[in-house]
Amino acid sequence: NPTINNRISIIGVPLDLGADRRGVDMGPSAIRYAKVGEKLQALGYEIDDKGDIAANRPDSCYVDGTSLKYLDEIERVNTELCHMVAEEMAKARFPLILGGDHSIAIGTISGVLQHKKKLGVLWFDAHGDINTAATSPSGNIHGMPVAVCLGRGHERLTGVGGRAAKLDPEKFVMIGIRDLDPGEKMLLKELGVVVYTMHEIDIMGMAKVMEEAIKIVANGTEGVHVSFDMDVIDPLHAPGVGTPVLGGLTYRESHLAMELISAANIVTSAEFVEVNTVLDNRNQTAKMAVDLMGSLLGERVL
Ligand code: B3U
Ligand code: MN
Ligand code: MN
Repeated sequence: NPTINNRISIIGVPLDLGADRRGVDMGPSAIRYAKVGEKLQALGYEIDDKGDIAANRPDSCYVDGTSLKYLDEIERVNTELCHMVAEEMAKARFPLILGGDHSIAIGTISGVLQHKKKLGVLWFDAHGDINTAATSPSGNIHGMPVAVCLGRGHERLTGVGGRAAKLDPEKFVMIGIRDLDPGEKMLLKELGVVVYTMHEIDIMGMAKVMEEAIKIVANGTEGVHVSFDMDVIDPLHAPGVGTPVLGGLTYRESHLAMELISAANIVTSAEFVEVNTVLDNRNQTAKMAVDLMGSLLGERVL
């Protein structure tokens, strides 16, 4: 596989301050318990698990207002993550980030952008995550990372990794979306982000959706980042997420998407986020995340 070298660095980010509910802080542990290292080693990768970035708990943090909850700590953790991701990529290693709530995409993507200025992103999510403080109904920063990575939002978040390093909205594709706030719909249209909602997946089928999506993010870029929010999958198969939304990807659709990305040889970094162990059923969602990582990184039946 030319774009994925055979060396992967795992970074856990046990941050839950971007979400409303506790539980995603245990995501990295749950994913490791579901044998992520063993799975990837069996696929032939050399694994360096960098451990977790220390993140404070809500009880020990100051809540600054309601429009951007836990801004201080989220900025700090993401800045550290950005540096770690950039450092692993400098060693020509593939960063695989375990969340944590989706606000960690701010750090991951800004770290990747230090090495790949022209980056495509495939964003799998039930939600748009493209709120700003002005449009967010909750003040939860995990609903804002897409806006931040496209240069919109609070300067302390857009400043992570440097204000110049931002994504091109034309190289950003969303898949599986089924819950958008009014302000998110406006910003998505304004920026021209391509969105494959569940409606398009139903009509076109996942194979066609991925064929188009891969073309968009791969053409004219130096690499592609996969940001995978486990709530894109139907709650039937992934109950352990903070904000489940009915009508998500089936088990088979989600694996097919990962297999098609793998076959296209385009992915250069990935993150799997929002595994909520408190709400999970015997670690089912963490296990699902590990299986999807396998499909993304080359696992095949035959
Ligand atoms: N759009 C809502 C809800 C939400 C976003 N991301 C998740 N939930 N996981 C918000 O709060 O921004
Ligand atoms: Mn998300
Ligand atoms: Mn989501």
